[in-house]
Amino acid sequence: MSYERIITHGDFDGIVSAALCSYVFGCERIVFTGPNAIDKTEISIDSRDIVCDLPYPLECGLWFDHHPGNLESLRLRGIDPDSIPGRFDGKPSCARVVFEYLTERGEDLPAHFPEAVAEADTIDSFDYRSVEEWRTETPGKLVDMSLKAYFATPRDQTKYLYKLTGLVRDLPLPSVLEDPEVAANLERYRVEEQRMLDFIRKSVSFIEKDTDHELIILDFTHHKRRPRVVKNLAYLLHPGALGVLTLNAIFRGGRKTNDFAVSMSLSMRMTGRRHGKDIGEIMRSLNIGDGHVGAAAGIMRSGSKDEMLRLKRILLDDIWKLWRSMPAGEGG
Ligand SMILES: [Mn+2]
Repeated sequence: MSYERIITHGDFDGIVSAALCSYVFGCERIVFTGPNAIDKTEISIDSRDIVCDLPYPLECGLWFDHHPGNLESLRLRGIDPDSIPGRFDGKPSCARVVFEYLTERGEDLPAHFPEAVAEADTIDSFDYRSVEEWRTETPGKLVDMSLKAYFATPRDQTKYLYKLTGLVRDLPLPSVLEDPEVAANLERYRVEEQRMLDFIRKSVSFIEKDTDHELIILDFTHHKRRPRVVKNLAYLLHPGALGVLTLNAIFRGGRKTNDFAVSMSLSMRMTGRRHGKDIGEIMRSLNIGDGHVGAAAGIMRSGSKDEMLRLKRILLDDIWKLWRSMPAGEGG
């Protein structure tokens, strides 16, 4: 069976998955996209295509994925996952699913792949137990940072993702980092990260009653555009915090509205620790959104700027009460 294209997610996991498929199936054409484009069927995909780390399209030649939500929607569509060529498995990364599929088929893979797959596992499942663990640089994390740099046009970004997939296919990650373009993008990202950190420093606040600074508040609602920030960087400023709450104005048709979005997540300090904090439950009890234990989001609607300011105060107060009612640790 020969395949014409690989359709993959434009993140580190998608790149390693595509690198594996490209090595074994000899595909040179690679399309990078996101889950929304597949759900909206913006790309036509057929039986000559391999799809990695994305929802199942209408049809394809091989499908590899690890997102439980995508398996669920397959069942809702009445499709038996076992009838699809390829593999679904709830592994930490799609790269792991592809790697196991290929090795079980007896494919002889170069020695640099296991390391790249192990890095994809950690990066894609955000498997860090502390801020230090998250910040400890590894070759995979540095490659991942290089692809998070800002690109002037989507075309520039696609070109870089394509080049990176070839490098990850042919070389061990430390050698990938020696490529001048990879090194330059990594440097660019580092500068942007420093800028984000300065921006976050100016935006951090805490709820008045939060004297221990447990919950970092990043209120971006007064900005004219949605800022590009990695909110986890806030933990570098407040490593003892247990969570981050972000408020963003909602834009429609490029215009700022009085509605705003709230998103919350737990610190990696809480990973693998027994506690009673449930962010999804907070959103559900306030009836504004949904999510998981570790991360959730909601939307608040308001008719005027005054109402928005009032709703914001009430919301933060309500969230604080619910947050405090959930234990931070065993006996805590
Ligand atoms: Mn993935």
